Amino acid sequence: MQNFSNEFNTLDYAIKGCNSILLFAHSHPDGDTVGSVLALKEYIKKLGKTVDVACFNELPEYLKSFSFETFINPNKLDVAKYKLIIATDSVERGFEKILPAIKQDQITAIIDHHPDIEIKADINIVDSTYSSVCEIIYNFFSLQNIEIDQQMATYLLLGILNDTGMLQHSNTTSDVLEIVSSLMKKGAPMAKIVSAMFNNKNVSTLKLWGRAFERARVNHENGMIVSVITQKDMLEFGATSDDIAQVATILNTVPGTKFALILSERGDGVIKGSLRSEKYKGINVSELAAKFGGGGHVLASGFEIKGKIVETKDGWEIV
Ligand SMILES: [Mn+2]
Repeated sequence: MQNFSNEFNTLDYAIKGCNSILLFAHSHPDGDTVGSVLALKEYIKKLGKTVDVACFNELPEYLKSFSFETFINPNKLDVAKYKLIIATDSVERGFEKILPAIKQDQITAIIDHHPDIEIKADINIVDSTYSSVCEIIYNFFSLQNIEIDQQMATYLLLGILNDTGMLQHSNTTSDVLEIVSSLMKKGAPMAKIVSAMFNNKNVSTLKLWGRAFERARVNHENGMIVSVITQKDMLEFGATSDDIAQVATILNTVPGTKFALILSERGDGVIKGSLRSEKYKGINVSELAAKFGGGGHVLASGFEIKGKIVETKDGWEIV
């Protein structure tokens, strides 16, 4: 685990030296990218700088009780007016599209915890051993002696709880728990975040889950539990990739299974495979994903294949 003290110094120096700063959240933003850009925004605002947040999608509905932030669509953005551009979390989901518009005299920074990030910025803070970008930003604030107020603490806790599956995934280290404790001491509302993120399932999500659970099959030879979600289900229930990830997480709790695979049709003849496992199960799902040309984390990976999912007499088939 890198401690990034040099990079943090450089980043803080850049923030303090630039008057207009752009923060960039990844497409289909989750709690970690939103939490990290909004925590940084609070800090930068206090320094009296102009700071905007860009994202190809809007702030998700379930996060609107934490922020009124309006993301600027990068297509409508004058990138040239920012001296410093900071992208956080999954920087290869959106940020790569605006990189060509960035000039030599503008400073770029990326903060990410995904493996195999190929984008390079002027300041690179990337380490896949961190639970979340919010954990990295917490360390940035701490090492730079930046005071974390209640608002910033709330945003950081949002990201950590999002990416640790409410402190249930194996990335919940003792460091993470200490950070969570310190954020709560600063007034971050744990219960409110938990209920906004995990307990507000709407009926359509539950129906989607029901359908996916009904179709689940266990392969006792390799310990795989698999289910399928068709394009028709996706449209019928307005499913998001989040809903699907959660299906995989729940299927993983079935005793005797080693990993879960959810195959979901995403239109244009593309089927997405989402693989999840748990540390104690001793499986590296990124190796499996790589066999299908995908990748990701040891315990959470994905791939895409061409095809259609069709129902047959004894189950489901990809054709
Ligand atoms: Mn993340």
